[in-house]
Amino acid sequence: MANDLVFVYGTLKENEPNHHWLTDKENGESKLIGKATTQERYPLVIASKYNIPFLLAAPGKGEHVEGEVYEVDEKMMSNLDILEEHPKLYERKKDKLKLEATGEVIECWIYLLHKYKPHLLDLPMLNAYFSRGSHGKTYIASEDDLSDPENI
Ligand code: PCA
Repeated sequence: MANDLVFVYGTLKENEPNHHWLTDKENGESKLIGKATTQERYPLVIASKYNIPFLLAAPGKGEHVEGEVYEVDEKMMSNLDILEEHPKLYERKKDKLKLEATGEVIECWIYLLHKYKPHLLDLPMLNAYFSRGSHGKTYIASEDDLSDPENI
């Protein structure tokens, strides 16, 4: 079966706290295609008591967001869905991404937060996520079920 392309912008990126999910062979296969930027603007904010990065499903607000595109097999895709609690927390949708190296626009899966409280739109909107950025909101790994976005 055909592999999928997924765009990651948060803790799954290289050098970020959940990147090991993508490289752990137990989770399936993944291959870095390259850096990319969203064609659409989105609010990328850091929220919840765990300082989680969220791309809010509010296209047109915020910045063109930078991240990485990976080719993943079916097994990896379903493991990423578990990590992201798709579809209860993040919802995985197809979106257009522009590859940095070639300028080519491709369709990839991307995890967006659809059911968010409006106050999240008042948070600073980033164009790229780094857990250890100058914002000081370092990611806190948690086993908690965040499946009710009302709590964020
Ligand atoms: N992980 C996914 C969505 C947000 C997050 O922390 C990602 O890196 O794209």
